[in-house]
Amino acid sequence: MAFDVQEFKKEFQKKFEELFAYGYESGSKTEQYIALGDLVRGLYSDDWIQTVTDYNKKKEKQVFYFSMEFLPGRMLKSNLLNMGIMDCVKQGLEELGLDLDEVARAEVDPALGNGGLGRLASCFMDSIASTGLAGNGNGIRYRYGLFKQKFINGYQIELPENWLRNRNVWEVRKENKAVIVRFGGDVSFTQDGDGKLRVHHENTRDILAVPYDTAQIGYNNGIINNLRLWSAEIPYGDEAHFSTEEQREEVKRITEVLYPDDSNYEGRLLRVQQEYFFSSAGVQSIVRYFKQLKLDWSLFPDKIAIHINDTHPTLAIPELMRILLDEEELTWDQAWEITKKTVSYTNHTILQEAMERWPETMISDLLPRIYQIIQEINRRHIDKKMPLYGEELTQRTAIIANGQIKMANLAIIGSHSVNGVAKLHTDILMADTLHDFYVMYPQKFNNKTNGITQRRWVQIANENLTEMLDETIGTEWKSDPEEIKVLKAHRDNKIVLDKLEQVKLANKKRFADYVLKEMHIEIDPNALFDVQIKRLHAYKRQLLNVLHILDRYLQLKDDPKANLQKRVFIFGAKAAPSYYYAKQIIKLINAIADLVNNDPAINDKIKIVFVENYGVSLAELIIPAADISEQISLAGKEASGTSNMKLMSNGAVTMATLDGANVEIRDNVGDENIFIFGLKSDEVQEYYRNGVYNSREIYEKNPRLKRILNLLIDGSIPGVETEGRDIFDSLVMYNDEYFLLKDFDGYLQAQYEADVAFSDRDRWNRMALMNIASSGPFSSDYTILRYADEIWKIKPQS
Ligand code: GL9
Repeated sequence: MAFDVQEFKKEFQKKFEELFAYGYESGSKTEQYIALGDLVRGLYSDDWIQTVTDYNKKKEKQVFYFSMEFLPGRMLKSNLLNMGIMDCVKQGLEELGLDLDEVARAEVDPALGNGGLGRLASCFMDSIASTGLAGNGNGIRYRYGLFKQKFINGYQIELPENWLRNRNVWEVRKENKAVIVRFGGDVSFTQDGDGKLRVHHENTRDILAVPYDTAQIGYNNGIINNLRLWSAEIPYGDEAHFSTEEQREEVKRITEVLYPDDSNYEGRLLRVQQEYFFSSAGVQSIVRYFKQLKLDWSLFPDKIAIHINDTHPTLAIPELMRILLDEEELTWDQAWEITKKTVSYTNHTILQEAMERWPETMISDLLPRIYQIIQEINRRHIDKKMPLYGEELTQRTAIIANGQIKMANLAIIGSHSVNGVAKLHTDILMADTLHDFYVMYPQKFNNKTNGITQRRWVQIANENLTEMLDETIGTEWKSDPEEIKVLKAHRDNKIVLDKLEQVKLANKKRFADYVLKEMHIEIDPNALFDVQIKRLHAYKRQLLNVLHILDRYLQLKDDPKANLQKRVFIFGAKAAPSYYYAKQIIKLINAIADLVNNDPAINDKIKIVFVENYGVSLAELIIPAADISEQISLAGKEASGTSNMKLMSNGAVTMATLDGANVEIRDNVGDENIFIFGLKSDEVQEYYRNGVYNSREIYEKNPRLKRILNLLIDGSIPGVETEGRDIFDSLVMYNDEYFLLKDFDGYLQAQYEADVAFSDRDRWNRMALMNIASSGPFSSDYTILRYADEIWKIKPQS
């Protein structure tokens, strides 16, 4: 995009005055940001229209990525980067006396997701546009995003996140593209003269779904795709049906707030309303688009791919069936062929507590027609498979059983592709979690290891590293991330290694400044920054990290001169508001932070920083400053992880169990550039199967561990009488579900080795360099190209 600094300055001033009726110098940062955002949106609108026109003209196949969650992060800088006008805008603002970073910070980070799954969806949207694929996002425009986290007396408090309080400059409301989504009502059938069955769905509660579109700008390629988020409103002219305040509130509630649960399932009516709402709206708008192409219905799967991100949008399957059957009057067999060929599904977890199952009565009351279609899909499935696979196996794959509807089963049966998100995860799905389905449909199963976009996670988050890479290896890596491997040639180049150290140090200083300003804790940028940032969950084992910290604490209490590397332990994590145990762990970490940070005997050799309100923006600040990346989930539990890839790309060395994508990270970086410890996934399986694990015995036999665990219950840590006791009991009395005690020794050993490695600056810098140089394959651009080639069957635009 051609643009010159002088022109930009003029346009910016003009835009500001137009919007606010005074000069930009007297405006607030928020106003300056809004003016800039508005201006930028104007700059890409032609390309946006052009992209849509091209797709329609060429009738190219398109993918629609259905996701309950998107976590895009602040959009200003990523838009500037992808449009190729970052430098120009930066300089222009500077000449006007403004700082781009300060202006950019005025944008509210839209938290329309919980964690990895939502952030993955946003990396994918960036990669779909940047690799030149025709693709669209489909989701919910939540009025309130994920709660804002505060700590009061060390406890997590949740506050509403009103992310739309200032204008959202990126979205465009498209009232003329609204559709009606119907709930409840009665279904009846009549027979036509020709014997054809006709469906009548009456007395429904009709909700208007209004789309808000946001441009997804490709990297330097002129392609601009669309992210469509739906908002629930009262249909125009139908106000009479919503005359009471209660009825009006009920409509608004559908898109009011994101469920704050991560990898956990709640069988709540509102949640299924949300799921049907955006699935139905999305499918309806796709069908409307397809009909305008004026093609035979059998060509639907040649023009449309619908991808469902986990089971949350699974109702898109019966919804597409409903439209094809009831509205377009196709036969069951025709509709079923089309649906299966169109839909593909990604599984993101094997945790049983995350598997969606809805009470049959809930679905039959809320969505009577959809319920009938699910019943019929199930009936036909059982009839067809029973003779082939026998009663037992077939019944285990039923969609409806014991009064419940199993969404994963519906997603697998109603789609042509099922993928896991890392090699190990896919293997576990095939061998175990979804084994019955793998027996039935081996050809549906495939792996697509997750990825991340280095545009946001390196170019935007880590300008220092970007500059250093450009100087050292040129700029090829920016358009082809694998090319970063040429950095390996510099592994023994002292000058390059020192530069890398300086980059890391500068990023650590930047984070230290934030910590001092926001938390009034002083941390030393020369210390080892040990980072664990992710949702708080027992299986992710933040507690194992805590046990290691306590071990160091005791070592220093015993001997203040103990030969230990100075470390700063950095945590960022939100707990689901109803997840009591996770909240207890937050309180425990904060209490230990208070104790250790203020104990003069420790002499600043340990600092603990638990940042409030961890999210995309804080990740961009923390990740470039990390030395160690903690990826210590119990093997077999973390489907992939994606912060592991972000941290690696920024030169952190991974401390890991062989779980999720850590396995592939190790394969790429080599054993000498990663710290691996702990049980393997099959060993964990074996323990679960034969049940011989006894944590109490480990506690009794390991004096070092015993002493640490006793700290939780002997009053050594002030303020955690209840939490300390409950956590102690979970580990010692209730047999330590996630095998922390079993992995403890291995973890300490690996941490000891990390200390040794860090004290040798050249060695550590080389490890950091090798991690950066090996991170290219984890670009979501490649992941997306594999989805496009192997699942969606779409090709990059030329
Ligand atoms: C998750 C997995 O737990 C992660 O390991 C994985 O990297 C991501 C993306 O594939 O998906 N599955 C899951 O339910 N969540 C994940 O992060 N949780 C949410 O974010 C809701």
